[in-house]
Amino acid sequence: MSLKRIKGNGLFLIGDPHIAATPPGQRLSSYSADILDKIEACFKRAKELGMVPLILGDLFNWPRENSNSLLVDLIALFRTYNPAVLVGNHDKYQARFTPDVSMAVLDAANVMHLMNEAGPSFILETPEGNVLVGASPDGFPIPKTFDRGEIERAELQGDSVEFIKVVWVTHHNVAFPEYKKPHYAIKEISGIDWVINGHIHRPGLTITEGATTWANPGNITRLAFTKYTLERKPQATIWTPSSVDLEKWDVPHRDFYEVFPDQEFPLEIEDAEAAESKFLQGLERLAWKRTHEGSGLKQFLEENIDPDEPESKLIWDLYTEVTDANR
Ligand SMILES: [Mn+2]
Repeated sequence: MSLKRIKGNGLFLIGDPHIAATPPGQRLSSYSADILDKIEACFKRAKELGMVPLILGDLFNWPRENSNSLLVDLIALFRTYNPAVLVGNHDKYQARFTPDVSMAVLDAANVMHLMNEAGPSFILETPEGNVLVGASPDGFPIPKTFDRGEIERAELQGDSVEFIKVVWVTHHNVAFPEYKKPHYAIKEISGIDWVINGHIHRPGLTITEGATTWANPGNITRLAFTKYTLERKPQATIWTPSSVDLEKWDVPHRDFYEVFPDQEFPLEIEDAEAAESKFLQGLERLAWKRTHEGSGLKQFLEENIDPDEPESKLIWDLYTEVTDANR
């Protein structure tokens, strides 16, 4: 094996950009340009700091439905900065990474370091020494243990005979506190110093178990129209070999109400459950829920349509027909 070597002072971590040509959810029409600007701002900052930019999965919101002009813009941007990019669940079509997905186009254009396979991905050559960066893309397990000695013997010679750190990037349902779909427990992984996770959009506390530190920096893109999104700042994060925790960097971003409609927040789930007639309340809100992709309508239907009723199939067929026709 001969791993790619990339020089840098550390990693500049960019969580789940979810770029799309069509705005997802409630986001307004400038979405694509807004996210491109954010990615570029991150790359520029990474360059100023001499860091390697690394996207933690879900570069795309939809794996294939991206315009050629968006791909051309991304290729031009990536060519200058050559980021490392982990494959997330949104980057794959029907759970597979094939030449058919948009990210495969960027890879074929040779403008990024694709992290599409599980295992050691590249050697980060820092002033302090060599760091091994490994990956578990979406769908691949996080290792239970890692034999760094084998890779050291194969890859390192001369003065440097060991990695000063091993960092593993993941895109998984890791059991950070308050995360509702935990699958992977946070525990020591022999041979791995850091696990840095994408996928969970809400930033989490960094947790150390034994010799392994787990971090969940959160995403840079505001997707959900909620009070929480209003309050939080989109942030990228920085890792260096001497990091005890990731350092946060505020990504330049527009005002919340420049990117979302200036309307009331939807009811919190608990409130909604207490309400007497969810269906009528929902109907009143349907105008608000009209979005490019019909996601508000989809949510409304899911909450209110009983799949056992005979008319349900007809309603879903209509929904599919209407939303697909809008693409
Ligand atoms: Mn995501």
